[in-house]
This record gives sequence, structure tokens and C-alpha cells, in this order.
Amino acid sequence: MQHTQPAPFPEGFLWGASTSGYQVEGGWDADGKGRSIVDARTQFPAGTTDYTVASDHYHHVDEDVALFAELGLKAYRFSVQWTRIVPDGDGAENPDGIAFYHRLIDGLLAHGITPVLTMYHFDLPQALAEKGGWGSRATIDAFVRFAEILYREFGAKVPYWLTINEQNMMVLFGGTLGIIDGPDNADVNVYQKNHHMLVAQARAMELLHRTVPTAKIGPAPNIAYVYAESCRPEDVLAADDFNAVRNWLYLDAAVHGRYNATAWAYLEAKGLTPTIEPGDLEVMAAAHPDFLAFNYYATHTAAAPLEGDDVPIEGGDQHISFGEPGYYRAVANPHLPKNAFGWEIDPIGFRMTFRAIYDRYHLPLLVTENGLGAFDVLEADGTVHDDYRIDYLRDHIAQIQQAISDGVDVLGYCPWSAIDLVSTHQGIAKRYGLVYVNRDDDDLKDLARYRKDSFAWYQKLIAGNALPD
Ligand code: BGP
Repeated sequence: MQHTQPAPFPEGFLWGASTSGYQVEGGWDADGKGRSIVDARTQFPAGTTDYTVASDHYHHVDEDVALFAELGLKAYRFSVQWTRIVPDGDGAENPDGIAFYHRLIDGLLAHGITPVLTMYHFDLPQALAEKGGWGSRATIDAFVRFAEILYREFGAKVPYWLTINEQNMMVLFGGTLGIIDGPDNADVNVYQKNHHMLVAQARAMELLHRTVPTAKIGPAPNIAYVYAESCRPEDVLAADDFNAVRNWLYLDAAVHGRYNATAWAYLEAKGLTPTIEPGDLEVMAAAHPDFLAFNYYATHTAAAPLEGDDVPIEGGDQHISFGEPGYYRAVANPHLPKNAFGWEIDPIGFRMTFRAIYDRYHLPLLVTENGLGAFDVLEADGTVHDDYRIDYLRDHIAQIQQAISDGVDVLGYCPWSAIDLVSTHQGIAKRYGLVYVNRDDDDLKDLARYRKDSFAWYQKLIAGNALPD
């Protein structure tokens, strides 16, 4: 049903934008920062850059915050780098690193921008990875101590907290993307690592509720509603399996403190069930997230598995959507256009994803990523005509209004990304920003910032709290 008069955006809607520390800051070893597994990486896809300089936000922070203020942002979602604050993950604190994030947060607050802080965005301290990483329960304790430091330092300034960015992507594609805990711990069952992250997340939520009662906290998975390729029951079953393994395993655990039954049966069948220590499920059930953040790029489509184990990767190998032998086969959706990187574009799927999450959990929802990666071009006059990004954002924001009219409680929207930054796996040439950063993968240039056409468009949308005509 299409609401012909969709609800207006509520007053106070959090129009934001997002980045992550390792992809935007650079300053990879500045002022006492330790090495994360990102810094320890030596292999990068051909033609892509590393993260040592990234967008050099570390040295442009005041300028960038001024640009966010010029945009009129009501919120800014960013992540703190664990190794800037505790360089080896569980040892001494780094005052210079803590000071950097105070400077960022104070700058945001001075401009009336609400900080939305992600505690962990793929950047495990390498020193912890070398001691077992997420495969070790000691990392749970290290994360909770890290949370304690964050809450002591920033609890009074930051109202919205996100625990772990895209834990499900770390589990499902961590090996491919090198984003879970480095090559040292490949022998540990990834669902044991996942369980440790679920416990760490729950303990961090409980600690915030106890020590900073005015603040709110939630998980930040990447949620994509999964369609069935056809009404053939085998395809519908495959889509349900994919939804359980990709989406509901993580949110059922975060919200209810239990493993989704279908997902657990899958783990049992695969011999991948984690060891659950006494008390873990009680800790998880006591977390009670205040809201759910999620990142949405597109829906996925599933079909019944093919015989045999050779499961083709469909949907384009750039669109990270693999099959699972014996359960589901990821297939392309012939009804959807794709971006330059093979990612499907599905605004109505955004509405479906809102509904699916809200119907299951009935908690306020915050979109912490949604955007279009593209090969933007900086013109000689300093302009960037990214009308394709304006179209993407407009079409998806229109569906937020439809979701609100459907009765979904939406707190805000933070498109990926505030400024150009280095992709998780496809370099800085894959640009998402409202602001262009003048560097290439193989040439740092001057790192100057340029406002894209989407900057003015989003600025106008925020000022009017409504889609521009
Ligand atoms: C999400 C990550 C972000 C960002 C985004 C775009 O998975 O949370 O860090 O990378 O995807 O993906 P990519 O950079 O691969 O284009």
C-alpha cells in the first residue's frame, strides 16, 4: 500500500550522516595510537589504498565539523578507535587519543550536533588479536573495560551509543573482508567469536544503563530483508533461512537474549554451535537495548540451494551476498537496478526492512548507514555533480516516510557517508560522501574538501525537515 499523503517527518528527527574511525581518520599511528587489525593488514585489493591517511580527518577535524554544521546536521554518527584510546586493547590509556575524541565531540556539541558514538567498527586492537581476538573470552573483559573508559570520558556528552557495527557482516564475511580478528585466529569457530561479541555487547549495554542512565544504547547490524526468488515453497523456505542466519540471529540475541530457533538449528546442523558459559544467556537477556540501529544498502534474494556444494555467488561478487550450501542460494533480483559496484538498489526494500525489524522488536529504529558508492568526478571548477546520489537518497528517504506512515518509530537517518572515506574493500575511488575529499587511491593530492551537489540538497532537506521538491 502506497501512502499518497505520507506522514511528515516528526519534529526533532535526527538528520545525520555517518563515518567510521578507521575509514576516515588516518593518523594511524599518531600521538600514541596502537595498531588495530586494520593497521596490521598488509594485503589490499589491487588499486586500493590502505588506511594510514584515509581522509585525514584526524588533522582536519575542526574543518570537517564546521562542514557538518554548515550542512545543518542534527546528528553525526562516528566510531572511536579502540587503539587510539587503549593502544594495546587492555593496557594503559592514551590521553592524547581520548583528547582527540573530546575535541571532536565538543565541536559537535558546540554546533548543536548530537553525537552518535559507535564503540567498535571492525578495528580490533592487534595486540588482542594476537592473544586470541574474539575467539577468547578475555576480549569480552577487555571490551567491557574499554566501554567503562568511554562512558567515564564521554557518557555525559553522548546520548546515543552503538555497540558493534555490523557484527553479522563480520561473522558472515569477516574472512573475505578481513574485518573480524585477523588471520591469527581462523581456527576458532566464527560463531564462538560471535557469541563472545554478543556477551560483550550485552555487558556493555548493562554497564551504560547502570552508570549513565540518561544515555541510550543499541546494536548496529547490517539488516537486509531477504526476498524469495519465487513463490515456490523451497524458495520461500530458503529466504526464511537466509533472514534467520543473516538478520534475526543477531537481533533476537541483542533484544531477547536468545538464539533464533531457525538459526540455532542451522548452527547445530553445521556443527557450529558455540559454547555458552553459565550466565551468558542471562547477561544477554538483561541487556535491553533502548533502540535498534541498522545499516541498509539493499535487500537480498534467495532461492533453494542447488544440489552439491558448489554454491555460485550470484548478485555480483561485488555485492557481498553468498549462498550457504544446503540452505539457500543468493541470487540476483532481476527487477532491481545495480550501482557501479553491482550492489542492487531497492528503496521499497528499505520500507520492507523497516517493517520487518519493527514488527519483530517494536523498538525505535535509527538508520546508521544507507548510501550509494560511485566514481564521483571533481570538475575543474570544484563542483561534483552527483545527481545519481541525490536520486538514491531521495528515493530511500521517501520510503522512510512510508515506513513512518506504516507506524514504524524512526528516530533518524544517517546516510553513509558524511565525507568521502576509504571503502571497507574497494578503496577511496568508491565514494559515498556528501563532501568530496581530493585524493585518489594512489595519490594523496591536497586532501581538500569540496561540497558535492548532494551537500546542498541534503542541507535543504534538513532545513525544511522534508524532501525538497
Ligand atoms: C558497511 C560498513 C561501512 C562501509 C559500508 C560501505 O558494511 O559498515 O564501514 O564500508 O558498508 O561498504 P563498502 O565500503 O564495502 O562499499
